[in-house]
Amino acid sequence: MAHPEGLPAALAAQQRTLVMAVLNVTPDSFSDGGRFVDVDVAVAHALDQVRAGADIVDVGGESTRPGAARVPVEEELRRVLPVIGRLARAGVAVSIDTMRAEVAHRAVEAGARIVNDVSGGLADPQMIGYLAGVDVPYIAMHWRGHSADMDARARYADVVAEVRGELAARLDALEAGGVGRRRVVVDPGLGFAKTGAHNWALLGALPRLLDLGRPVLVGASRKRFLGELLAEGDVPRPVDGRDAATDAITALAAAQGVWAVRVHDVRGSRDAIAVAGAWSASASAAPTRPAAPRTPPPAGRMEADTPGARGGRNRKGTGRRSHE
Ligand code: PMM
Repeated sequence: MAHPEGLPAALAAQQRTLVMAVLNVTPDSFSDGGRFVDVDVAVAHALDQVRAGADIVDVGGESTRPGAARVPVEEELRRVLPVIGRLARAGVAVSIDTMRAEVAHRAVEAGARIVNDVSGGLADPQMIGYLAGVDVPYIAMHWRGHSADMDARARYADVVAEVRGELAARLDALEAGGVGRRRVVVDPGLGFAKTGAHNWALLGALPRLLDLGRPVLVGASRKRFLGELLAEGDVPRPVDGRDAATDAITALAAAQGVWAVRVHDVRGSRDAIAVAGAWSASASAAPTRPAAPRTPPPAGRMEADTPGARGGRNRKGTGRRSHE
């Protein structure tokens, strides 16, 4: 597993896909909004997530659900800093989910070890300059604009090529600004200026994102496209019924070698990663089948006894299998 530079040593030693637990200290995020506005409740939930196997806790103070309005920077700081301070003192690896350089800066001062920016440095012109002066890993997500109107930007001729190209452009801009690409993780930004079909196209093309040469993070957890996939009639599956589908995505993404998944239900994703790891290990350890001997069968033995001929010819002698 290739990790970004600057990752805490305990995480960099892991040879599996990492689990980043979502902790939104917002009143209005789509899945956990309003549940963790109280600092004690938020910290207790994060510690539960760590006990369940979270490697990183991603603390966010601004909702990015489609249509959401921005919150003032003072409010974002008020929400996230006390939680980050308490978690960092408890030894938890925290990432700060923010588009603002000032919030990233104050969060890192409070003990955050990773900056997760859903705008990939596009929302705040100060972000790259700030990052150039510190050595924390940076998650650059694909983004085309703020939540208020991002659905209108979901227009692509070739979503995979365009997202890949726009992420590559962010890597170049970061490097030009003094943020070496070895520190950067890329993320396709599922649901951000993307329809369900766009999200599936990106998941189906993960190898093309991985070949940007950077670790990839996938954030599919409980998102709307899973609700649509599992809809009954016109009614999307409610948010609290999307974890099994999230776990399936984790397993498939882990099997392809993604660096981390960002999820609400940590235990399910850790289990999925364990399954993917065991599966890949046994697939790579399995001996390849020796070629069947080309010698003719001994006299008196039916041709249909040889493994490749089971089912044999049908009675009419057409050579077609009976179940075809
Ligand atoms: N999704 C959300 C918020 N932050 N960060 C990254 N890197 N990738 C994502 O896909 C992502 C994110 C929105 O989901 P939430 O409301 O559950 O936090």
